[in-house]
Amino acid sequence: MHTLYDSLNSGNGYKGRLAMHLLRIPFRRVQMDLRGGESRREPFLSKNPEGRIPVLELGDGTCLFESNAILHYLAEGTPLLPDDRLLRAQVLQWMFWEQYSHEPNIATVRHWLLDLPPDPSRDALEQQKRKNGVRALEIMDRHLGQHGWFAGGRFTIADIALFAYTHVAEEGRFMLAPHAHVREWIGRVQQQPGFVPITHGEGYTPR
Ligand SMILES: N[C@@H](CCC(=O)N[C@@H](CS)C(=O)NCC(=O)O)C(=O)O
Repeated sequence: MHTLYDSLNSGNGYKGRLAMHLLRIPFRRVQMDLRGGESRREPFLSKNPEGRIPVLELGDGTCLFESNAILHYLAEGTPLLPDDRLLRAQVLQWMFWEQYSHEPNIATVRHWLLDLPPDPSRDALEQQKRKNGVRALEIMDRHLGQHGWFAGGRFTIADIALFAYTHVAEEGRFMLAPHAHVREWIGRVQQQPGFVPITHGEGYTPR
């Protein structure tokens, strides 16, 4: 069985958690104490030298880090990842974009607001990240104004990767009200069979 080293409030952790629920892949969850630095010391550093969650530990002990690599591994051979070369590359295109243009802005500001004490020395950087985060939401909204999903004409791991921090963007005071297509898409993701919210802290055990 897979083990997901995770933290409940983490969108990056939620990506693999959600995918395994949607795909009905049995897994157990290990809640890490990130504030206590548990991910930054052994034995966890042997699982991910970067010292961050999520890590997916496979049944044979192999460890996989980086949330979007975990999604790609889980989705192989399932409807969440197209076989077609171009469509697959388009899925990856949005997942790389998420890590470069979306997550470092929207997730980072949310983390600062939720988890860290206020710090005026961060103000200028926060303003820059807010600008970049709003731009990312606008890019998503424009795409979703023309397409139901991010790639392949159907729900894929590109949608899971982008959903993770978009649906909680307001916790970082990024307003979703101006982005109607994004809000409708959030509703469509939440309708997927097997969907669990980010607050769902259980692994998946088949009945
Ligand atoms: N690019 C990585 C980012 C992982 C990441 O930033 N993890 C955060 C939680 S969302 C973490 O482990 N923070 C604890 C720390 O850095 O000590 C991914 O997508 O998995």
